[in-house]
Amino acid sequence: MKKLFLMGRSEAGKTSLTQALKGEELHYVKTQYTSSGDDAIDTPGEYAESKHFSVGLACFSFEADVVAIVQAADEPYNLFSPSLRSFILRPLIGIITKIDSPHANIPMVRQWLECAGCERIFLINNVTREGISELMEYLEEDLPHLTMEQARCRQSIGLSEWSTLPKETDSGRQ
Ligand SMILES: Nc1nc2c(ncn2[C@@H]2O[C@H](COP(=O)(O)OP(=O)(O)O)[C@@H](O)[C@H]2O)c(=O)[nH]1
Ligand SMILES: [Mg+2]
Repeated sequence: MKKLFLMGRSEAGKTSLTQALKGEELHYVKTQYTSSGDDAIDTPGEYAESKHFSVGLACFSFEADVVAIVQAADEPYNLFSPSLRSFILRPLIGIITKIDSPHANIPMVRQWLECAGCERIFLINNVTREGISELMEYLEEDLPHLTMEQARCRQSIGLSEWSTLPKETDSGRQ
């Protein structure tokens, strides 16, 4: 199971997502600290909203296997800069929540997440649990464990540790 790190503004639906992933009924809890006990690391929205705290997000991300930007489908503006995946040394995915909102603009939010460099984007309704099984399926698949040599080999050809090797380098160089 991949450990999931959630970042996004307040009210994006991060805590609800952790509840939906655990199969719990949604219940409002104000997130006042970063909690890392479960398979998901939930963070307060204020971390994404404030320049002073945002560095904390980068630090916590190192405890996770995959980093997710969570954005509600009806968010009016975007907090995350283009290509931000370049300073996150983990796979970056996007999670669009509140796809049921009457004000949802999924193509716009998808574009923000693609610009940030998300390699996959999941569409979720935390209330009905629509999309949760697709996300679970992705999380259940563990990332391969690499030796230092295998990691160095990927770095030497400009690949991230989690990307698949091109065919010709598959044998021999691993
Ligand atoms: N309609 C709808 N409401 C949601 C969804 N996800 C979360 N919410 C509601 O949005 C509010 C903020 O959610 P919360 O999980 O606390 O956001 P957080 O600040 O990112 O942790 C709560 O009232 C949730 O019930 C969703 O997918 N659809
Ligand atoms: Mg929260």
